[in-house]
This record gives sequence, structure tokens and C-alpha cells, in this order.
Amino acid sequence: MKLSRLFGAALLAATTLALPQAQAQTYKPEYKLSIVVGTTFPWGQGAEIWANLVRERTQGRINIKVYPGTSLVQGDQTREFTAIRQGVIDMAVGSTINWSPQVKQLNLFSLPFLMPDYAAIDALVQGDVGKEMFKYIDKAGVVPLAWGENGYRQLSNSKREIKAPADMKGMKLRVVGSPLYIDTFTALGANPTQMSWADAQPALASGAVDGQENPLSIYTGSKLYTVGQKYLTLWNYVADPLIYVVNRDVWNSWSEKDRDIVRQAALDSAKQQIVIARKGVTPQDPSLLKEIEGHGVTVTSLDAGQHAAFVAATKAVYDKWKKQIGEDLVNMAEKSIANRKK
Ligand code: X2X
Repeated sequence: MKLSRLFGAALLAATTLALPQAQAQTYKPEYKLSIVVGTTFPWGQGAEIWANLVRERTQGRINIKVYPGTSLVQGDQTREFTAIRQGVIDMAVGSTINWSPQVKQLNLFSLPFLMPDYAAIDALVQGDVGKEMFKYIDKAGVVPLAWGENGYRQLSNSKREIKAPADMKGMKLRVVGSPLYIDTFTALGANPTQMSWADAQPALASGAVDGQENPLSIYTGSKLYTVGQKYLTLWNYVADPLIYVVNRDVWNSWSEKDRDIVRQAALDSAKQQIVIARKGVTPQDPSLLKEIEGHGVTVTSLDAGQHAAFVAATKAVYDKWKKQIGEDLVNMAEKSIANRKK
């Protein structure tokens, strides 16, 4: 009796001692975190903050290295989600647009003129729609942790001021890799062409394309005013949230304590990242716009009537994609926006 109790205790001690060691052995020396742009951009800063918080809070047990330029998939950003699922990439802070080929519901954020203001973005990602979207991402095989922000995407070009769909007629515009963008820009009369961000920058510089659409932080961070992008229209037609994720097997290989740390660090980073992403581009703080104008760029805002013309021209695209995304989800989004706190 006494002996077996002793034996039991010894066994218990042995397993509790062995467990952390066994776990430590399954941890990789480095976890690869993918982002599309560089670490000086708000997007990249979010990734760095996450990596640093995790390193500090796990005392270096989880060591994350940031890989900019979607280099782990040779710049092909629409393959990033698949690479995360397959374990070629361990973690990412990624764009809803780039992952929409694999998770069709993510096209929601690219529905033209769905989100009229920042309160609308918040109402979606921090509310029921955000929770629902995380279920879809989880079902697609990747662990979602937090929402960040790439931002409202504005239109730039080298040819002329755009105030009406007619001004876009025949204009060759680079768009990202979701067919919804081809539909939207075709409906507006432009000539959209799909390419990665890595290919877009030389194409803008050589004049192979006339324009593009991206958040202002990316427009300025990439100095697009130096490659002839002298006309900028602020139309807030879509906003791109970012999502912090981890590969499922990597997630499962971590202790529960470390998973909690990684999740909390993602939430803490995302909160800071959204503040950084909105700096200088809000009605309260338009300082980045002033900076852009200082580079000789014509910045165009739309009045209510001009805005309405763009909405009308893309209405059929909205209706078509509402069905493809899922009417229930889009209805939920419309309701969340109608009930938002302003
Ligand atoms: O490719 C783009 O336009 C970018 C950088 O904004 C995304 O990755 C969605």
C-alpha cells in the first residue's frame, strides 16, 4: 500500500517534470510571420508589435520573425492563406482581400460602399460579423485571433482628376486578386487588371498601368506620388481589415498558457495597430492628406451627389456579390451598420 503510493507519487513527479521538457522540444526555433508590405507601414508595425510582445511574454519560448513582401510565397499574396493552412507559413497578419479566394465570405469588406465611416468598420469587425467571420476562417483550417486594419482604399492615377465614373473610362487600373474588384471597376467603365502588389509598383513606375487603389498609408509609404500618381480621389468605397492568425498545427503544439499569451498579444497589438493605421487619415486628424498635397498631388473629395453616382454605378455588383458572399451574412452586416454607435 505504502509502496504503491510512493510509486504513484514518483510517477506523477516524473510526468510533471517530463511534460514541459517534451513540450519545449516541439517548439520551433523560429516562427515565420507573413505580411505583404514592409515593417515601416502601419500593417508591418502591427506584426512587429505582436512578435515583440510574444517574445517578451514567453521569455523567448516563442520567437517570431516577420517576413515582409509576402516573400514566403514569392510575393503571390493570394496564395498566402493556403500556405498558412499548409504550414509553409506559421502565422500572419493578413488582408481580407488576399484571403478571399479561399474564404469567400471575406469578400464582404470589398462590397462597394458598404461601410460609410470608421464606426461602421468597428461595428462589423468588433461585433457579430467579426465573430461569424472567425468561424469561417477557423473552418477553412486557420486559427484567427484578432482584427487589425489596412484601411479605406482610395483611388490614385496619373491621368486626370476622378470625380465621376465617366472620368475612369478606359483607365487601366491595377486591382488586387479578387474577381469582385474586376466586377466593380468594369462596372465603373475602367479597364482593371489584376496583379500582386510586388508587380504593381514597377507597373505604375513604367506607366504600364495608369492607377491603383490602396489605403493612404500604403500610397505614402510606397511614395506613389513619385511614380506619377498625382491624382487621388477619396471615395472610401471599401475598407480592408487585417486578421491575425496562426497555423492550426503550430497553435496545437503550444501549451495552453502560451496560446493564451499569443492570443492576448494579438489583441493588444491589433488595438495599437488600428490606432496607428488611422493616424492622419480621419476627419479629426487629416494630417497625412496635408502631407500628400504637399507633394503636388490633387486630392479630390466627393460631395453627396458625386458619391451617389458611384454607388449607383456599382449597385448591380453589390447585389450580385451579396448572393455569392451569403445573403444572411450581408444582411447581418447591413443591420450592424444601421445600428452602429456613431
Ligand atoms: O496589394 C495590395 O493592394 C495591398 C498591399 O493593399 C494588399 O495586400 C491587399
